[in-house]
Amino acid sequence: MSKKILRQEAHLNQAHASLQQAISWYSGFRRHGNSPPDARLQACVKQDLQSLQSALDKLDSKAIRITTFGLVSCGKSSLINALLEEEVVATGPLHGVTQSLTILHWDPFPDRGLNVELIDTPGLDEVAGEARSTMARQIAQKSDLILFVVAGDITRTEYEALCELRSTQKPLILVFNKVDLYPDRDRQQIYRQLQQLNAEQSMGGLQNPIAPHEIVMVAAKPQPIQVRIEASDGRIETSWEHPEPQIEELQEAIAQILQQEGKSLLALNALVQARDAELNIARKTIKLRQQEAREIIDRYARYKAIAVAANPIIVLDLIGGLIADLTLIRSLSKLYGLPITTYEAGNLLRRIIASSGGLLLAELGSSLMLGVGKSGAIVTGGFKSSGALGAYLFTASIQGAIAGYGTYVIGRVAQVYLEQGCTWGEMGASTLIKEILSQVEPNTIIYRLRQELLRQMV
Ligand SMILES: Nc1nc2c(ncn2[C@@H]2O[C@H](COP(=O)(O)OP(=O)(O)O)[C@@H](O)[C@H]2O)c(=O)[nH]1
Ligand SMILES: [Mg+2]
Repeated sequence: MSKKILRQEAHLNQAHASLQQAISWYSGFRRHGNSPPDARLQACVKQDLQSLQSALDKLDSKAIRITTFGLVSCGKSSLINALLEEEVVATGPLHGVTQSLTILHWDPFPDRGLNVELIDTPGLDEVAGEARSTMARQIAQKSDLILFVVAGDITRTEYEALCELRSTQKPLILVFNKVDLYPDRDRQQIYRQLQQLNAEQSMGGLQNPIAPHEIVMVAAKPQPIQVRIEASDGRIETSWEHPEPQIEELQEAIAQILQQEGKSLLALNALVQARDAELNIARKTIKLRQQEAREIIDRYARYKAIAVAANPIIVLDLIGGLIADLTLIRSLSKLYGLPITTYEAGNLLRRIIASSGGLLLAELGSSLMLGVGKSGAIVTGGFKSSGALGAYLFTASIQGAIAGYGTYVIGRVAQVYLEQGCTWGEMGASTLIKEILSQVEPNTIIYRLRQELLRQMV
């Protein structure tokens, strides 16, 4: 087996392991401390758990989902029939022949170990504005490859839908259908216009340019041609001949994508779906536990303020404060039941130190300056004079207050980190997405989507 194939298999296996780990964590171990799983929380994340499961099921069936999008009558259904080499779905000149989503199994490359599902959709213009973009987005999120079908010049509705779909970061092929209707010159001109779509600043501009080889020209169901046959007795008979579809360019483009990156795409899409579900779970959990979390943070802030204020030794009060912060992070992660290891808690603390450097400096500065003041007060006065005691209490209380405030900030940052960090562990969805993106070949679709996908990562 070639290195590329092995790598794709590895991506599938890693995604499988990651999803299984997430499912077992969230469905089995979601306990509140040592108490049994929380029914209210279970109910509120049910949909996200289902999404995790469906991502795993799709991954296991190795089903690549190819979806057609386009206006009514642009030839989406005809295109699917042409790919299947069979009249499976109804087509026609009337508006709205296809009323609902239709899923069809296609087995173009049995030896590749992939199943392909072709999805036929109703026309984009059959659904009104807001609902259209929601529908397009939802369907696209479940797809691995989008075939955006146009039958000539692109309209505003089509352009808007294209931008919307492009923003889902799914691989897309722009299919220019019905080329049999255009003389060669017009066809080339439309093709050039489609290529220039990216530059259409007045229409908002496409987020992610469409590369020339992502545009293919086809005739899914060329117009019948009238043929006149002169019989031997001289009578002229007319009949209609149906030319063969011209879809080789598209077949090649699909074959190339599936071979080169089909399995990696499957893995990536499953991981993106899993990551979104896990982030939802984390967000909901944190919201549900808000009150308890606030109490924990309050308690730690008080402990820390008192511990730091009362401790006369500089290094010890710093260490004590750090331990208090670490324990706070552990307590919060336990409260939420989100996966975080001691190692990650340490990482989090390091990140907090780096990101709230100013605050830490204040803590450190106050420890050094006021701590010296505190120790100094003991050394010089030993609390004998009321002035020395006053100085001690004054510096100690300021230092304690700063340290306590630090704990508030850390508590808040920890919540954000726990919400986002749950997908960053070993075998976590975000970790693997990043890894797959760093390994793809430069001439692939994933490679071109890489920048955008990375930008979305938290
Ligand atoms: N001339 C020509 N007509 C086509 C082609 N593809 C589809 N059509 C016709 O366009 C009409 C709409 O096709 P259909 O597949 O139902 O479009 P859909 O609404 O996008 O699914 C039908 O009458 C088809 O025969 C093509 O490549 N060339
Ligand atoms: Mg149709």
